[in-house]
Amino acid sequence: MHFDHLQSTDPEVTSALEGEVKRQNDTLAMIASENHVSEAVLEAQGSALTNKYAEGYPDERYYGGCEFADDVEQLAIDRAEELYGAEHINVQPHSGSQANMGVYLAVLDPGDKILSLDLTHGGHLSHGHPANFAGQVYEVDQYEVDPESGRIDYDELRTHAEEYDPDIVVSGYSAYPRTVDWEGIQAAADVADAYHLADIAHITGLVAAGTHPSPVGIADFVTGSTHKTIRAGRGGIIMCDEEHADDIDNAVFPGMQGGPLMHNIAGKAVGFGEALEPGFEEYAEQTVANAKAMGDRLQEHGLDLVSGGTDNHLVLIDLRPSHPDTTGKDVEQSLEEAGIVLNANTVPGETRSAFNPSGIRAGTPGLTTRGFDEDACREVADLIYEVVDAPHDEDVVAEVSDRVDELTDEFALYDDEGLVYE
Ligand code: DSN
Repeated sequence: MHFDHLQSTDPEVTSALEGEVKRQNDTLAMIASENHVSEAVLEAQGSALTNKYAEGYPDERYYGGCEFADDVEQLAIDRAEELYGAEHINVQPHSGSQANMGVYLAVLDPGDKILSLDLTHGGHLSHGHPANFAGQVYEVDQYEVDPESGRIDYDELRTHAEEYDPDIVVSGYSAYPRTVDWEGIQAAADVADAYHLADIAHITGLVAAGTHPSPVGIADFVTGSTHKTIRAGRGGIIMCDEEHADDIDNAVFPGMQGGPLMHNIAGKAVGFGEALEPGFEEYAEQTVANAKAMGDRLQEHGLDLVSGGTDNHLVLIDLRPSHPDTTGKDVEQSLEEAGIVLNANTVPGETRSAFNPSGIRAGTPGLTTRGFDEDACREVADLIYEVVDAPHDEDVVAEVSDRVDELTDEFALYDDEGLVYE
């Protein structure tokens, strides 16, 4: 990847950007929310549309000169409609969190009640954590996964909703390895006559490909981010029925944002177009098959997976049963030294702090993009296990690092010409 103009004007930033390209090439990106977008998406995001103000929506802008911004935004909307089948789509949220904010703003008043999954059980900050605006503006009660199965207990959730009487029930998660039963969540929303917001940020690509069931047509609102499994670059998206279209559009603009990031919306249009290509379904299926292969191998090594496995793109390892004295941070740091980049994560029933929790979360979207199959993912599981078992053994970390080098060479992401995977 070349930065010809930047190199001559700003060598310091160039050096950081080149460092990042090399870092991504030479390490295994296993943070479950990350992926590698195509060069076509990168070009769209780096385009002249970054210069354009386009407050409003296609054909209803407040400024002139928006004809190409209109084209791009309409393409993003049309392609998203084709992927997800929603009646109305807003592609302007700057992120998944802002997509959630847009929904709250559209249908809740300050002080209204949210029922959502606890962060330590796999939820997200924007679902109502006290440190987040959602936890400060609204009243929040949280559900948890079943301590035995590690899964959502839909009957229990329905009872919880009946008692708490929320205005909105939030589903869709950041660290939940199992298929979500959207109808089960909807039943809980129905007993309370509440809205249902399904946040599919992590699984936007899996839902688009049909690898995970879709909440579209079940939940009132479906939100997501566009840079994770869908590989369409940074940003957010909101989907809903026509009856809520105006409320959502007004909540996003002028409600909470000014000018849309048109260059990012161009990235979304390109990424959604790529997801409509036949190969994308295969990518999504391979992502899930890879996570399953990795999870099975980690269990063969004696590691404990929350819920006993995975149906999607991530595994959540609870270190306490097999390695009670090892923390997620210990493992995260040693794995990063070895070139495997994932994150320490809280686990259900967490007994440590969020800064040094008892688990690690590992995802396969990025590895699958660069060509990893089940065999290669089993090998990665072996490497993760070796470091989990001896996080402070420098020889083990060095040996794993050598094997990561071999894998990153075999499944190269970038060469001198640019991205290899296309
Ligand atoms: N930070 C993302 C994640 O890692 O799940 C969600 O916003």
